[in-house]
Amino acid sequence: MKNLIPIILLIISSHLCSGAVMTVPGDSETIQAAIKGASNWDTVLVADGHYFERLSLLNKSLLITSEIMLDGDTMHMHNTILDGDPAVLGSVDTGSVVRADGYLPDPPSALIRGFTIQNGFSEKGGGIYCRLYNLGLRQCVLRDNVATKGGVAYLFHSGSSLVLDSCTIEGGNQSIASHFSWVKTIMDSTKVCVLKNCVISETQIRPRYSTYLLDSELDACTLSAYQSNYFITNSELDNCYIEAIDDGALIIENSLLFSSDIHCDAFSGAEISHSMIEGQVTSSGYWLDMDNSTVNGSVDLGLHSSAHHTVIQNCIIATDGNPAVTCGSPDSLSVICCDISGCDPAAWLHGSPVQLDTSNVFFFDPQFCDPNLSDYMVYNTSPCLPQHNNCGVLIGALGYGCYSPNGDVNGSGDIDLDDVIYLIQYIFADGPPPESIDIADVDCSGNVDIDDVVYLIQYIFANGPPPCLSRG
Ligand SMILES: [Ca+2]
Ligand SMILES: [Ca+2]
Repeated sequence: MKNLIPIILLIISSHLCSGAVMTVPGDSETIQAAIKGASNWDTVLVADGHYFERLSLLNKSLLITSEIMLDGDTMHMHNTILDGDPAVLGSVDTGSVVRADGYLPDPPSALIRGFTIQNGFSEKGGGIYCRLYNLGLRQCVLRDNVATKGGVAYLFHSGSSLVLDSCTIEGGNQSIASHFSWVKTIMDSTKVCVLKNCVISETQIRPRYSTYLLDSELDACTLSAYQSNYFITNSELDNCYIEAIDDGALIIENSLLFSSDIHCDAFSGAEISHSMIEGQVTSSGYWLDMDNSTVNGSVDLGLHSSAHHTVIQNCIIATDGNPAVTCGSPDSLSVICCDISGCDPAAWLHGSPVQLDTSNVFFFDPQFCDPNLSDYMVYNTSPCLPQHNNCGVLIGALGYGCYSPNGDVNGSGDIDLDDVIYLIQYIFADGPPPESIDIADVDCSGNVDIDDVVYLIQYIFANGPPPCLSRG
């Protein structure tokens, strides 16, 4: 997924230097009229102003930009306002402020740059509705957009992508029925929503107001849950900072966080499950619940909690020093069925909580596949696997399955001519099968055939490329 970001941005921005330029309000009175008159790869250049419009991109590939394109002044993103306010415009159409609704199998690409997009009111996607489009927003502010699903944006269908680059998502966006204040991706689980260098700081409109990030990819973003709930599910975050402040709450599930820190301030809390966090988890709030998660703190602190109630269960906490876990007081701390590694077992815990339960804490190497490459799955001999620990449960987020090179078809420990012969006999002479098909599928084509024999011969005798890697 990491490779997707530059590719999508490249596609979206590739038309920056071609086509005609139409100005608003110079050439056209409204932005929509300019879009209507534009051809693919044209630019619609919009002067500062407050535009009460809802835009439909009409299946065209366009750049729609404020004057930020001319002088780089980021004030244009605040002074060029695209406003879908139903009190002004009525609610006769779909209500999304920007509707990127494609209908061809080859989706068009559009970039919207340097606007404030506000007051959308829709069933799906108050600010943005994106279907069969490669839509990018750069240097935009999204606020006060409301929808039944996807207050900020609704991304529909595979074959669509939505990239937010250097955008600010601020207070007032909300979803009414199903609470998707952000984005819901439906139809498949492809992660096609990418946020890069964004600041998400929803503030409370009503108590326990929620923001959902589903199937999303975030890079270098700051997420600040101030008096609100953030749900992050099935997502990947790189270089992000996530915090809960002042009665805020974080609920993080089934997600991968690389080089990202989580912090809960006083009066807030977090629930983290089935997630991998390469970074620090710190909390001074009300509660911290973690289960089946992996934390690699990398520095001298894996996890700090002075939350009033901290329960860490079935987790791997890896650090490079002592203490691995600190706890303030007067608190309750439960660390149950956890593997804590990288610190002195005699000094892993700092603090004297009033209630302490440390059942089945052990200090073995969790046997990560390759932490240097951020691969926190474990080897099949790991003590974190249910068959290897006293709790009989999977500890950590990811389970086992390390990459190993294919090619040792006969299981001898090395790759040589014997493997070629074994493979030929298996394929052509009903010889015994290899231990797994992956081992023999040395070109990772998905099946085992003569191509694998040729590949293996070239590797052994002709400096050909090495066998591919498989998880096993
Ligand atoms: Ca062999
Ligand atoms: Ca093959």
